[in-house]
Amino acid sequence: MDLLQLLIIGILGLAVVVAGTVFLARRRALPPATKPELPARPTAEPTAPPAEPGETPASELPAVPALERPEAPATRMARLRRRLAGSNNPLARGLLSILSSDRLDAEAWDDFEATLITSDLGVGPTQQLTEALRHELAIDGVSDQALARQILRTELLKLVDPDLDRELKVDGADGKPGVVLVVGVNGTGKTTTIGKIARVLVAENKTVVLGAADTFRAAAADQLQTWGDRVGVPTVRGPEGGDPAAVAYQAVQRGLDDGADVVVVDTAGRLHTKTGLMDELGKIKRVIEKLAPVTEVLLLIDATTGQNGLIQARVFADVVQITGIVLSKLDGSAKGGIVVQVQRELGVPVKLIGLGEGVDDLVPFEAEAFVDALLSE
Ligand SMILES: Nc1nc2c(ncn2[C@@H]2O[C@H](COP(=O)(O)OP(=O)(O)OP(=O)(O)O)[C@@H](O)[C@H]2O)c(=O)[nH]1
Ligand SMILES: [Mg+2]
Repeated sequence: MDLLQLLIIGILGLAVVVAGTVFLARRRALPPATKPELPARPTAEPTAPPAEPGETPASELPAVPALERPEAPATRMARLRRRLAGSNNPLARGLLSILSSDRLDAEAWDDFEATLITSDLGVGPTQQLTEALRHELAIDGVSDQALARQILRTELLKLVDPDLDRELKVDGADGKPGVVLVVGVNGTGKTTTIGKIARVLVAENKTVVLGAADTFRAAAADQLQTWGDRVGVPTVRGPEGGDPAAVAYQAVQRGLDDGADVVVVDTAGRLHTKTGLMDELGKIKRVIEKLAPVTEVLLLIDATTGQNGLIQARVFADVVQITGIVLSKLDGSAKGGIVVQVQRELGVPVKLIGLGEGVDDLVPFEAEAFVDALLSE
């Protein structure tokens, strides 16, 4: 083999190597000639076996019923939010309308005011809110939705007043039980609310006595006793048509004898226009206080009655010194604005709100949660 032959073999060999490398490189650059890959299945999630024909898939089977236990506060608040949220509530809709207005002209503000007044917010609070918003939004406008919403929240919160003491006063002094007296017109939810309160107190390991000072109907005492029996709390009751003040006195005496923590006294629903019945309420309180101070007088107001609730509140406040308001039936057609009015008028905080007929449908009132519920979409 001469030098020329060697050179040709060398060149051919080099060409083969170069061609091979180029071919492999190009193959790598091309997309794989395989089928598209399936999206990866997360391995942590167990996969249920496919349902047999005629069988209900596991995901659709009803959950095993849980044992009864008081509902967590967070879930109750979620319910409040749902019930008061923008689309479900005229007050909330009215409030949010100002955020979606293209132009904040006089007509837009008039509409805003009208909606708030018809939502039980009252003339004074409505004007205060409108003036504050007109002033603030005149500077920034509603072009920045988040900021406008923040301003609305701040002004609304001022009206609802987050600084009021809303704690239920259930602690007695000097070894005596705390005494809670519950008053209000017919059917506002007094007995039901007492049942719910008893449940909460028992859950807090407090010992409770109930007093059925509604002696108008035997059924009223039965209703209260049923609530008490459920949570193992005794109910002191008197003869039908008997003196309600006497029953209230006996209930507090029983609380003292038993060393109970709290005595809760139910009263008959009474129209604020019936002077005799209103006087009787004053007497009940005075008689109780021969034994122990009344630590809390709760006035029940049905939130769906709007302005009438306010008129009732004034009259009750004249007869017994109201220390807290329970706004019931905020789950119904109530607009909620009454919270602001009634607090202003009486200078007494709303302490609890009723959100339904269920045993756990009573929630401590919180200004922030209330405002946020109204402003949630
Ligand atoms: N939807 C709803 N219903 C409620 C609420 N609170 C009470 N109720 C219902 O209102 C009705 C009257 O409640 P009661 O507790 O008997 O009212 P009351 O004030 O004791 O009534 P009288 O003793 O007759 O004056 C009952 O059907 C309750 O279930 C609430 O927050 N929401
Ligand atoms: Mg009752």
